[in-house]
Amino acid sequence: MRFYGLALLAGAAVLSACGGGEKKADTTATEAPATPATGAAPAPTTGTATKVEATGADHEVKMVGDDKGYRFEPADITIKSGDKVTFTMVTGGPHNVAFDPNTTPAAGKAQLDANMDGKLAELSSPMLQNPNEKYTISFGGVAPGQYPFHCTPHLAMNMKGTITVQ
Ligand SMILES: [Cu+2]
Repeated sequence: MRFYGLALLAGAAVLSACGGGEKKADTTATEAPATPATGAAPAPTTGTATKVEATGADHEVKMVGDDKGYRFEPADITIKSGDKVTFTMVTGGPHNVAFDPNTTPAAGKAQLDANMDGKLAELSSPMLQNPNEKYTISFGGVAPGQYPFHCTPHLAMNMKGTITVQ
């Protein structure tokens, strides 16, 4: 449970497509797309949700790596559904923002995945390499709940946080 790389994240995306999971009552959000994919191959996704732009406040989280360690500042934040969170690369990159599909609330998973631009994998942002690079995630339409996240390259160094959506 504690060790997951990109390969495992991709594997989880495949598994979730098979309908596995502890919830008996599947909602349509987690079903396979009803229409065949067209043209360009989309990034891996958990469902058929489309991006919902944020309409609320912007919350800044810094991504820091220095002699005190690797961390998000602040690591734990509370926002409202419809807000957005902007991650800013400060030092010690590359950093990213990844939500573990296994710990992401089922009710908000497909929407959150749809709201993330340029994903490397399901629920996983691109790498931010340079100081002041930013990555914004809209929580538009994302269901309330606790969304733990981590930095993939620095997961073992405990670079983690939690976004609580109210
Ligand atoms: Cu990092």
